[in-house]
Amino acid sequence: MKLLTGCILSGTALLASLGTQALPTATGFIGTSGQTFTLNGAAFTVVGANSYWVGLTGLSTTDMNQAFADIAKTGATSVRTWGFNDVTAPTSTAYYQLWTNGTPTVNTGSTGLGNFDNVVASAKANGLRLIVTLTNNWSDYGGMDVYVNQLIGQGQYHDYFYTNSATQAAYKNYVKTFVSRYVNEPTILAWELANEPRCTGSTGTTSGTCNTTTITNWVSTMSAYIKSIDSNHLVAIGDEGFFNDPSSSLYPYQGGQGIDFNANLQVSTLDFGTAHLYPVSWGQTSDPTGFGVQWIEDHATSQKTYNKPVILEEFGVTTNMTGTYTQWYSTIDSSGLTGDLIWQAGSYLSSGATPNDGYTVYPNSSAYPLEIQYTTALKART
Ligand SMILES: *[C@@H]1O[C@H](CO)[C@@H](O)[C@H](O)[C@H]1NC(C)=O
Ligand SMILES: *[C@@H]1O[C@H](CO)[C@@H](O)[C@H](O)[C@H]1NC(C)=O
Ligand SMILES: *[C@@H]1O[C@H](CO)[C@@H](O)[C@H](O)[C@H]1NC(C)=O
Ligand SMILES: CC(=O)N[C@H]1CO[C@H](CO)[C@@H](O)[C@@H]1O
Repeated sequence: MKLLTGCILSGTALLASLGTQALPTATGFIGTSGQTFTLNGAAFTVVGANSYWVGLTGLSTTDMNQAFADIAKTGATSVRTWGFNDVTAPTSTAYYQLWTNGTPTVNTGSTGLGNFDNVVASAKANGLRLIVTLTNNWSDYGGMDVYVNQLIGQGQYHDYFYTNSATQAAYKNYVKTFVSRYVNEPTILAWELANEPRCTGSTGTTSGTCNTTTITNWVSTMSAYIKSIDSNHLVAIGDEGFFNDPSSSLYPYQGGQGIDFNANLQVSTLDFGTAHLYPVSWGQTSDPTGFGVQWIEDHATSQKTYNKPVILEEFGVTTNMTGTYTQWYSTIDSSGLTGDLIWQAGSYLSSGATPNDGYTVYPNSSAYPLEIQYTTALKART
């Protein structure tokens, strides 16, 4: 993944860089009512894109603003991003927690939470709300395995993250520092516990005792913990939305990764459900488009059953994008699924092109006009 470099401006410099232009202010916190999100008593449509990199790759505030402006031009209301980067040595770009011989220190300086302040200010200036994810299942930007390696032992099982008392305490400490800083900030739409939590991580190892109960217990504990320190913001998991039906012939429906979407949706301290959609990575290669249509409809059914919002907060194919996305977007619209965020936004910045993992939609990509079309459709629905 390409790392971008650039200077980091303070919040004051960000305001100065915006000149005399009036800043839209985010007022009111996003809430939920039944299956819809709300803002100041009206329905709020969660629609937009992922930009995990905006606070990680050392972007200047000018470039952050450009990245958010490119997303806002699609009619988006919301952006999902990473609120973590766990490192074992300081980096020249942003990092949020530094681990030294088993001791974590949250980076509250200009390359840490000070940098994230700029992300928040820049999203706000572009009229966007942020869904912020607080750790990763995968080793990208550190994630759960850094906690496991540092606190339990190098190479210990990934799923111990969910049950070990030391990793749970360290995660809570990080979350407390991060979340407390933004308790009164309406630009934050929601906190997410982790990107794609599973029993196995990048190393593929598991203790063999992890199942859906393990992760449901962890999400119950940690979502309640966030609610105890921040009652203003919504909380969700950030998981892939796997179902737990061991009799299914399809892997994303079998619960093998430790996720039970319907059980998690019933946890009272979780405000909405999340699902991802990558048929090809999940081995659903014979008809990826059709698999996705069914996946969206099945999550809309759970949404109605448990009467909570559900969003398809990541989705992607790397070929046949416009054909596939036309069908998926129109199914989101027709099924009544609450919202969606495409993976992933792209921009051409002063520092170069933002990361492209094959799914990136830049402003001149053929799928970008589709985003505009269906953002408009989804907002018109409410
Ligand atoms: C999950 O595993 C635990 C033991 O680790 C076991 O007690 C429990 O019954 C299992 N739950 C499910 C749903 O399989
Ligand atoms: C491409 O997308 C269309 C939907 O518009 C779908 O019918 C077709 O099966 C897709 N083709 C491939 C190769 O996935
Ligand atoms: C989009 O714009 C970038 C930067 O100007 C350029 O390098 C790229 O070739 C363009 N792609 C398309 C499909 O037009
Ligand atoms: C296995 C997997 O899905 N890995 C993804 C995890 O998230 C990063 C971004 O942080 C992607 O680049 C990886 O592809």
